Amino acid sequence: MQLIFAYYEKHGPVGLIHVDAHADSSDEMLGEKIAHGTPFRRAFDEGLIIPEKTIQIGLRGSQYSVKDGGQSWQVEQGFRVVPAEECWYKSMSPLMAEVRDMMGQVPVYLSFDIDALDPAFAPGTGTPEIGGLTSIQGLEIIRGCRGIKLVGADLVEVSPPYDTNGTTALTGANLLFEMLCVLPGVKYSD
Ligand SMILES: [Mn+2]
Repeated sequence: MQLIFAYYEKHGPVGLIHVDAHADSSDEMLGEKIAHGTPFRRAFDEGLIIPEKTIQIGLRGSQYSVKDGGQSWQVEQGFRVVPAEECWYKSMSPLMAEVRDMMGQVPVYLSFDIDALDPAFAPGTGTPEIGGLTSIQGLEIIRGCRGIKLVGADLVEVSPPYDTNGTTALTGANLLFEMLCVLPGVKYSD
């Protein structure tokens, strides 16, 4: 959230591509307003993100409160929510074409929680949820950001103590490298 605030100070409200098993949009988490399950609620409250240019991809799994059930709060605010089930067995490329249209040329922040991926691909994380994205779908999402005015990106929740064979670090490092490659102005050849 602090990171998004820094981008807000430079660019104003940003579009948000949030890839995660969890919505991280709860008002409170175990009674706390500032927690790893609340950053996007706080970002919304502070006006840092443009709700109708916010998309959450890969959501599934457990919730901390009955009030967190479903994703109705986000939808009411204008977020687009794409649960994991809607990603199963599919290429993410068509979705990302829609996301590019949705974002237009507003500044956009990409936040990628490694637990969006299935624990088969990225087990080294604190709140793994089965039924997640493949690493290939993760690449499609990031590569599909080419053409979007990305101003910043992160990759969160890699947890070395749980990453017993290094798979998650490898995947996380590669996803971050791919993010650098789609920043505006980066030259590449096909
Ligand atoms: Mn998560």
